[in-house]
Amino acid sequence: MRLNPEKIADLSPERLDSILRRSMQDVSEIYNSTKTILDDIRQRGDAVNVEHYLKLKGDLKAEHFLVTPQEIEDAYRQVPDEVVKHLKIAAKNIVTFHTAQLDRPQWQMEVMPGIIAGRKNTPLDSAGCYVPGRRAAYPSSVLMTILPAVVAGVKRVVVTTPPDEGLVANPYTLVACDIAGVKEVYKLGGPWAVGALAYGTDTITKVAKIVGPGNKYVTAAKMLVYGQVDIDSPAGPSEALLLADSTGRPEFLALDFLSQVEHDPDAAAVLVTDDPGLAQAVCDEIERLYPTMPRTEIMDQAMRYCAILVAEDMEAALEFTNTYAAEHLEIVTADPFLTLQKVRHAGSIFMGPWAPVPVGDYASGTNHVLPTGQAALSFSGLSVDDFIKKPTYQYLTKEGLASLGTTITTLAEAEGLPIHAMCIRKRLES
Ligand code: HSO
Ligand code: ZN
Repeated sequence: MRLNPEKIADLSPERLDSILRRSMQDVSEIYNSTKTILDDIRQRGDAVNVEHYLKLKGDLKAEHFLVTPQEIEDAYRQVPDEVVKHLKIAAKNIVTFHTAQLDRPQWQMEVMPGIIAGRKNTPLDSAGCYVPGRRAAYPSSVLMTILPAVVAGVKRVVVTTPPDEGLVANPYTLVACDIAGVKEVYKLGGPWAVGALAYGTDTITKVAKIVGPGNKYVTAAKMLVYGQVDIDSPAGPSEALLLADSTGRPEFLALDFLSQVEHDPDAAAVLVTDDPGLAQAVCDEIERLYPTMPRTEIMDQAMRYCAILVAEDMEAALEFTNTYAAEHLEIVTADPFLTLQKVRHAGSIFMGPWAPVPVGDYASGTNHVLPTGQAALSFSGLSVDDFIKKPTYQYLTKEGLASLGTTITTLAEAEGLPIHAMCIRKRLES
């Protein structure tokens, strides 16, 4: 594996564009086929899912999608005790950090004399967490999607996850669901899961919001049911931007770079630094390490989305950072807290030499379900806020209403809504 430093100032517009674009998917091309499945589920419910999964289990009935307590028990037998123990440690930190995100459950103020306005937090009644299967069946992601909902106060949290041959769910997924306290787990994947969660079927009650990463079919399905239910930010292949000055250590940065790329053939890693010597040293270290590394068949492909960039100075490096809007950003600079103040767009930020991305992937308590593909320009990662609605309210005294009477009646009449004005006048005359 040979990467070479490239100066940002010398990048062709095409090269810059391809680095910024990484593997961003346009899922709209699969909208039609996905919508056909969703429409079918809306009309025929369970029957569609049973037909689809007959290939995995012959005598399939809709009731079989729900994971039984026996299956959870069996799963614990397949997962090493050490893994269970450390999932619990991770869960504890995730709960601690997400509990701190809860803000005042209710507040109100006097906007003008006699005019009280307030806001009250209301958790969603239900949430559905999508957990991918096969290559991306990560028990850590199970904790990351369920626990913010639980901490937010959502009473019914449901999980769906694609089953394997024999309609069997991944045991690590099941154990993580149990640790997070979820009992309602359905062995359903792709648009079949999203359709069931969004529309409900005879055996699955619909939910208010669907969260969690998935492949492009899951993402397309989530976008198509948006409005019917809420969804989290669209998530694509994982990516990291490493922002370093001359204090960066090449032996750390090279591994951080490759740890990102091992995720997926579509994953992306980029280093940006003002130090050409560091850029060269990281390239050399990657080249030295590469033949000793596992998962090179994945990394070989992901390299097309990778780059080692040299900026004129740290200001230019920061400008690139804010344009790239990475899912994960490492800040490895002399004063990372100062650098942090200049970062506007990133999903989750990892500061200093001792906080590589895997820290947040697993155990520091921050969430790893994050906006990818420049979505960090508009979205945040998953948090308790995803599961809390905030209705507003007002209470007025008669004097309060009187003080706003003319404002309301004037605006109502200007908008051609005279009955709005009558509501006010009637009261003020009484
Ligand atoms: N980096 C991934 C999460 C993950 N890493 C799970 C390891 N396991 C997306 O944030
Ligand atoms: Zn990761």
